[in-house]
Amino acid sequence: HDRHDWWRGATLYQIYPRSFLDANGDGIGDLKGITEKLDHVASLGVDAIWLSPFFTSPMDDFGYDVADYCDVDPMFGTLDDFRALIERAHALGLRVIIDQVLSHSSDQHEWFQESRRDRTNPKADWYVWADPRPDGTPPNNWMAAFSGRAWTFDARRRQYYLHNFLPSQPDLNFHHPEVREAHLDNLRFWLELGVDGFRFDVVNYFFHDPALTDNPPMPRERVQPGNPQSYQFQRHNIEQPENLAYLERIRALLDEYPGATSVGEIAGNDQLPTMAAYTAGDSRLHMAYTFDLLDSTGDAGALHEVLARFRELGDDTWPCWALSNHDVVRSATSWGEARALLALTVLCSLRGSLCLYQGEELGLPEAELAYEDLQDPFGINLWPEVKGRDGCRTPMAWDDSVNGGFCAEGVAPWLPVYARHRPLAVAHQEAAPDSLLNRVRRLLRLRGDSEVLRRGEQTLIDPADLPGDVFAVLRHDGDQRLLCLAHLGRQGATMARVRLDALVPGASGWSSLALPGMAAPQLEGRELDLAPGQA
Ligand code: TEU
Ligand code: CA
Repeated sequence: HDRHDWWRGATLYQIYPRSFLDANGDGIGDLKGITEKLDHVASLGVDAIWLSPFFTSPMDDFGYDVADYCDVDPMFGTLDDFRALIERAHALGLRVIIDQVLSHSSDQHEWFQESRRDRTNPKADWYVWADPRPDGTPPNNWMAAFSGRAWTFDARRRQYYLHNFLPSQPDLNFHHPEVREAHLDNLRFWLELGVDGFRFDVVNYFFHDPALTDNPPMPRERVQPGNPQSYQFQRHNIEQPENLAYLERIRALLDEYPGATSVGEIAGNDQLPTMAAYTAGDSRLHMAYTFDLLDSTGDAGALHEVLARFRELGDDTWPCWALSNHDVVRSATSWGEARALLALTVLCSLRGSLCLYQGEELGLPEAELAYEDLQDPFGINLWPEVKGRDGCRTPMAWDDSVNGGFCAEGVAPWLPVYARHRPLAVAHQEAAPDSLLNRVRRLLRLRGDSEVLRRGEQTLIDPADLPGDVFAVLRHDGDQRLLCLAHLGRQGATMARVRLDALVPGASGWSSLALPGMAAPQLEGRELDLAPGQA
């Protein structure tokens, strides 16, 4: 198909650089390590890699606090290492998407260092500064995601600055035209270097309400205990209308580089409408993802509800669905370890592009960590109420050696290698033809080679027409129709009999497709029997 459109229906494989492979023996993954293991990624049959941040950073939020947008942190290597990575990826047929954390920088960025110096320097308004209230308290009630208020007092300027995340992640002021231009220059730098696109961190957080209006409280039933931002509806700190025009500027830049793409991360209170608005009409982002499926647990009704809500928002949109990433509990745990393949099978049935997270192809469960091992400030600040994100960030499991092949023996990895991951390591699964890894490879190729799965239309099947626990979508492309069904019943669930005529009126000539690693469902005339766990 049209190469510029390669991203539509594509599968992106997310690499968390700190935890992929340590090539230089300091216990932290790096760019050379990634390049070394790109063959593994290519063997999965994915289309692209998405690299979490590897830019200069004090690593307070492990790279999501950027101190230089146009350089590689020495911990990860050099710009030349990155050039070599791109070259190897392209030689293997993999596109390279890199993370861009535009909404905020590190407080160590020279922009912020200058901005905080006084109230009149050239970058004085590049960040969001505001006077205290007469009693000295912060200008409004906005809360930060990783605990506490979204405002920190700076003694030199005698003003507060805004940060939606850590105090060391000050929010850039996108109302300032120079900020918008500076970021476009940063993007151009990487496009010129040969990247194939960007993953935009919290892409709906760029602009804030300059009137600094208080956020309204969240309806009590929607509060997530322990998550400070969920106590209020984030109406004014994020999600401002000005964002759309800026995304159009970004798109215009990307369109200068044929084939360049973008995927936005949508966080906040009500993510599906934003995902629809940001990807509609091919003029803003190419793709976007929300936490709706990332937070899913493999319940048929809940899955249908998310897709149905998104469907209502128009067919002119392009989602990117994911079950796992570096912020959430791994899908093998949230869906259940016995259902790791089933989870990916359901994912592969959906209209949209997909993100897979390193280790998901192995069925790695979430790691259980002791408090002493925690590194993520979110998990540390809010412990024990919030689990934090270290459990999904432990090193990738390559082999059965002490450090799972992630780093040399005798080196301490930055997060422990989880003991239960070692038996699931690549080397083991590689050797077993029917391992999850090999079944996932076949599954991803099935998806990749199927035009109807990659780009076909999608009709959701109403749960009322299905036996309980069965999830189904109909994919179609011209006269080709593929009905995708999965029995998501858990322990104690029974065989489900599906009457196909009722679901796709007028269809005939049914045949059932054997999915990699699963027995083909029993088809008798126009009735199909699905066992729990079967798809
Ligand atoms: O995530 C945004 C975000 O909303 C999550 O961090 C969320 O708040 C958290 O998982 C708790 O539920 C992006 C990045 O993916 C994340 O790693 C960064 O920490 C964050 O932005 C700040 O840049
Ligand atoms: Ca290293």
